[in-house]
Amino acid sequence: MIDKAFSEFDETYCNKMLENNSVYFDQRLKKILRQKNFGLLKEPIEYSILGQGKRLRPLLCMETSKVFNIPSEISIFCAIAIECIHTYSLVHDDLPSMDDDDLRRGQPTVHKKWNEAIAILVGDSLQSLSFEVLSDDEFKVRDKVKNKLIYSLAEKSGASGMVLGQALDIEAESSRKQLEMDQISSLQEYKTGKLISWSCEVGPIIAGENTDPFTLYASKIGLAFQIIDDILDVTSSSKILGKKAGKDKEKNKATFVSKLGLDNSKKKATDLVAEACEAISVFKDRSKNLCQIANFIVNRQF
Ligand code: GRG
Repeated sequence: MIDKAFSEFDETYCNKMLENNSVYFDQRLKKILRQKNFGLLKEPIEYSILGQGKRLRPLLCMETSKVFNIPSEISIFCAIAIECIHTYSLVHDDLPSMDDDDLRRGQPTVHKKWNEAIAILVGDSLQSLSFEVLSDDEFKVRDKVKNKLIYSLAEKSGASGMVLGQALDIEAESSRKQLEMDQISSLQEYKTGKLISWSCEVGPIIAGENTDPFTLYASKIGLAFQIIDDILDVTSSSKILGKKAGKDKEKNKATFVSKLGLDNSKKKATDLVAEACEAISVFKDRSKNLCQIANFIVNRQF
């Protein structure tokens, strides 16, 4: 059983952790961006990735690494790589041919501010930048580890991972038949789950340790993250979310909320947090931050 002091949400503690990691993350990301010669793409690339993101995936890379005493100076390369992939996915997802959104991270989407061609190229650039950062000589881990990180990120973000999830989502939208619960979960596992799972496996991969507890933890928080995303789409506003609210209903999309209702969805997400904390409880004191992050995911307001 896990210690109650660990599993109960400590908002002040969690906010401090998020803030500290975000400040360090943004500082290192800006340093990398400054060194690049992106020409006319510099402004839209910086606009997309330096926007007001929660930096959840970078946080997971750095905190799962701390479990094994790997400092943020090392895991930051993974943190930046995953945020590049995540931001590319958001920029492309917002395109008219995909989810067609005007607002992201509280500002006009890249294709609205510039145009569609620029948004496609920003996504392409961020995808390449991700692998540039991971293969950088300054990222000082053993070659075998680096190779594993590069291979697994390519796999989890590509056509057997996130991109497949996006394709399934688009297919589901164009079909007249609504998805069933197991199909919604499976779609989520690919679309949002694969990047979250990579972020959580960074620590044990760098340390050369067993990834299983972290894969399980990731599957629980990934599902909880999606359930809360569905809840916020119904209960929150575009202003708070920084993206358009009420889209699922508008599109008559089958979601956890439309299938389970609001209360049961919230309960399911809360149960998943407890299961996530349990999955990594063998790490005792060292699992505290990850347990707090799981709590943050279900208590978040945006
Ligand atoms: C276009 C190849 C391609 C893939 C897109 C992940 C994805 C696949 C699209 C995002 C669509 C979406 C809104 C999914 C819901 C869950 C999600 C990923 C929300 C955004 O992540 P946050 O809340 O965003 O972590 P911030 O801005 O805080 O980083």
